[in-house]
Amino acid sequence: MGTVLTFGTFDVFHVGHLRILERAAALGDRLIVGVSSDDLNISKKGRAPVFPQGERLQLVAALRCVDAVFLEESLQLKRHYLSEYDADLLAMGDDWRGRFDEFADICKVVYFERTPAISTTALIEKIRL
Ligand code: C2G
Repeated sequence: MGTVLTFGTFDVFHVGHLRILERAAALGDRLIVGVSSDDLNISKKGRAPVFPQGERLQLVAALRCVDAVFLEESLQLKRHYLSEYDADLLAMGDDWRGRFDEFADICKVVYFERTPAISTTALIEKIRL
């Protein structure tokens, strides 16, 4: 399927993150990941990520299934990123189901089931306790 693009914060990296990246990579020849910036995360979730963007970019880029990474600075730039990186397919977790259907005119859009029972928020809570 050529180039696959996916997006995410990937803060406090866990197996749910790994699984979606591996599934996305399996759908194409190369996987490019847009890692959400610290500012975007603050505007989306009302808190700064535990790991700063430079470290999150490094961690995701080091994975065997990932070919390239870039910083996602705005949710409004999806169409721009998809055409800049010449994406054939956009893959996202199903917490975003339907939200990116508008891009079906330029690439295929696929939603994966989230890995159950694990999330960055739950991990932060667990560590806190
Ligand atoms: N994910 C998953 N299973 C989990 C947790 C997360 O499959 N248990 C997936 C999400 O569905 C998402 C990806 O892992 O596709 C990254 O998750 P987050 O870091 O929480 O990403 P998010 O903050 O939702 O950012 O432009 C879109 C945003 O940047 C997505």
